[in-house]
Amino acid sequence: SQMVPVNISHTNGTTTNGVKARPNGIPGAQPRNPYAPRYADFLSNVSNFKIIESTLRGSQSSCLYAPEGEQFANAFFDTKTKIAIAKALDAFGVEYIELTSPAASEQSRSDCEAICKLGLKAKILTHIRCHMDDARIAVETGVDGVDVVIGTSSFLREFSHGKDMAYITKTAIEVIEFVKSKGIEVRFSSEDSFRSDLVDLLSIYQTVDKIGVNRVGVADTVGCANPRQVYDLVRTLRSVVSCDIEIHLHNDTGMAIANAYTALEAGATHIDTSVLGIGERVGITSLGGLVACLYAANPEYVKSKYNLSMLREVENLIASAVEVSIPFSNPITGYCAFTHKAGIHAKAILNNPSTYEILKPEDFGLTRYVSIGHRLTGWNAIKDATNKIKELADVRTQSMEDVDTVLRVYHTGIVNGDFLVGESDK
Ligand code: AKG
Repeated sequence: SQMVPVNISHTNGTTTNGVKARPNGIPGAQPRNPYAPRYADFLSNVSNFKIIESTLRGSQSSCLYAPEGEQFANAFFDTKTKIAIAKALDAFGVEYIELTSPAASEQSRSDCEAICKLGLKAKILTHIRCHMDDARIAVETGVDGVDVVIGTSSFLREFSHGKDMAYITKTAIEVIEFVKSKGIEVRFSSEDSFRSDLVDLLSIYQTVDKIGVNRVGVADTVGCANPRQVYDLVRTLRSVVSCDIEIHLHNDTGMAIANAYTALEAGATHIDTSVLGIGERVGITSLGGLVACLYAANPEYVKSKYNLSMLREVENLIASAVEVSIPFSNPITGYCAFTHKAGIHAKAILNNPSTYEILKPEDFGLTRYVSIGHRLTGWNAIKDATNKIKELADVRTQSMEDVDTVLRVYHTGIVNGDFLVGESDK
């Protein structure tokens, strides 16, 4: 079927005829989004957060902690690709870029140093095990901070590293104090937080907060948490530590974006993402999905922080590096993200795009389409030409050229040669 680019803008309650919209039938009332953040919600950081981009964080061969972007099944980034990705993420505007542990391999260490030397605006972090051997190597690379992690659930304590909470606490203190002594940021995170004992968790977080850690991290390592559990844990943690709170969420049950949003509502300050969500198994919160969700809550804030028209380029870069295609359902950049098909939608979109769009394609450097070469097409998409297109489309799907011909015949007066629908409605 045919897709016609439509070049009209959201008018925030004003129709294309200049008539003021009257939501709820109340003359003069402004449109209100009942789901927008409530000002009374003093904990919420939905409009005050930072992104820690983990696409370039990979595995450490000899350990069992869960890695991210570079550990996506298809991922292998050589130095040139890592640098291109780091530059693209920086140009997009993420606040932090997290890299593979320099203790993982000699190449990881030299890549980490090379990225630190690029002089990017984003802060560079590396992600290490809670171990002095790793910490000593990490602080020599030139990073702005070190993210330290160790498993705290009984599963990981028993079947992974085999250490108890007393050992974990003692080592955490030693590593954190060492990294702090080098004058760079340090974060402490508990792997598999949602299956860890709450008393153990709060106790270790309080301890590291007291010795001056910059952030504590919560990780849904197996993707088991739901939004209410995320809200409860982060909300509780917010009341026991004064440092920042980071969250890392796997997407095994499709909750990663919703859980990230909920974590911010509960007071988290930093969200881990990866481009297209790539990571272990089905990955983590995707950068584009998170941006879409937070843009819906506060477009001006998100636009002021990030170069949104670069999102597609960043996603294409990663998609080609890991040899996947962008899913049709991907927020913002999916093939159909701004395509309207149903006739009734087309009419409303032509009057005011906000009727059926919460994201403005033009804010992401993208174009809106109205699909017309199919049997659901309506009068308002192509007015007089509709009947003819329906008739022809009942026989077979209409090609771009077929539709061009119909439109030329019926609309010589109002349709440009490139079929820009909507220009005449402005
Ligand atoms: C995970 O637990 O899935 C990780 O990748 C570690 C998260 C963290 O460091 O907070």
